[in-house]
Amino acid sequence: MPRTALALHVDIDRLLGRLAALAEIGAIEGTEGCARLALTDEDKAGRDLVVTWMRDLGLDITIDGIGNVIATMAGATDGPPVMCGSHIDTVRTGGRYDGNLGVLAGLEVIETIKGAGLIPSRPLAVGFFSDEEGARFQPDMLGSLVYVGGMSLEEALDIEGIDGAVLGAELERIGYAGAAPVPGLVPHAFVELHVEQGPVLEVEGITIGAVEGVQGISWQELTITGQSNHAGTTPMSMRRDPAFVAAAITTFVRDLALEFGEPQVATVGKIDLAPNLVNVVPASATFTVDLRNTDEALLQEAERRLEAFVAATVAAEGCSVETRTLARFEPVIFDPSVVDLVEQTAVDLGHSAKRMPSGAGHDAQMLARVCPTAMIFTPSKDGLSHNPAEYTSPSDLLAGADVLLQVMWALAATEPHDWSTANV
Ligand code: HGY
Ligand code: MN
Ligand code: MN
Repeated sequence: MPRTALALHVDIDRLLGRLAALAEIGAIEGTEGCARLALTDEDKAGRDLVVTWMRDLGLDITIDGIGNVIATMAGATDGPPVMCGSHIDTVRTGGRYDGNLGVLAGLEVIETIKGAGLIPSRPLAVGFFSDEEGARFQPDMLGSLVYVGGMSLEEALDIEGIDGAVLGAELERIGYAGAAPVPGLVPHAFVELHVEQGPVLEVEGITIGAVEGVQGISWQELTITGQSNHAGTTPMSMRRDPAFVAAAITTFVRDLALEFGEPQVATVGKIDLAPNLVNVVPASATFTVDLRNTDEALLQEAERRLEAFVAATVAAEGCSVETRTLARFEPVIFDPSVVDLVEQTAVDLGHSAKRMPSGAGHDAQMLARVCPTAMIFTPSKDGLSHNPAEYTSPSDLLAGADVLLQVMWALAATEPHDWSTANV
């Protein structure tokens, strides 16, 4: 497969300018970051800006029933496009590169090819998928999950967010309840450029990650119910304290991850006490547990260990528990031939490259269910992400976008091939 057939480079200043302009929307004061929770007014404003850039490029734009936006450049032949993309929704402490890089670099790749007067063998497309973060509406990667038929549109539209909003109503409110059908068009191939969001590339001094897959994700919400009581008069022996149970579980999952060793991780990221007052032993504690591992059997073992600990701790404290699954995705393997192409392209362009798994979830893990898919990582300074101080250097951004350019061009020239169906 020709790997560096194009004597072209993206325009890094144009890419940096768009990243900065998009980061202005929902900007977090005093930082380089931005907050655009899915389907909020900020997300709408970000969408409108990116759609304007897509329209200015003369691309054919489709918006589907879950609000995914796909913009396509015609090729010498019709048929499924080589697609790239990611997301532009963020967490509340978002950086300007998480997701946004994959979308704006894809736009930059298409603009570079159009600017050179070239016609790709196949159509090229760049998209952004709704609600990748899953921070407001769970699960994460929701838009791409619906795009590949992993969840019905009806089920997705009914999802209630952490703020009580209903997904379908928010989609209508921001004007992105599109007419294009889901599941969406199956691409010829899919490539996602994304910042690593971890420390590996920076520590090892590597410029490009050729991502081989994504680790398994287990999100659950636990509601522990005890008895609200007076903080001053209630003897410790009489308490049924859900906050104590939540704290014990928080400590347990951390110890469990340390016992399992890398790559196992565990996070209690969200906790709400009721009535959440200084002088009241809480009535209830509602919190989330995020467990991840590249090995499905180990992830299931971690879930079993947690379930047993929760049952014992809840019983000992005289409380009760309700558990709700927010997201559960098994580990995903990307198409080896596309991973090879990413790695070889990086090397041919003179960059150091490393094959590696992804610790974070990505839309690519959903597209991998339907077409040959892989990802390109660029280093994250200090391994930081989901933090407004998230940073990747212009030279690394240029390297990643140039690899994306060459990989998309090469994939446009490939014939459909038998590919791993491990993820269906
Ligand atoms: O949670 C994740 O890994 C991604 O940021 N949605
Ligand atoms: Mn992301
Ligand atoms: Mn993220």
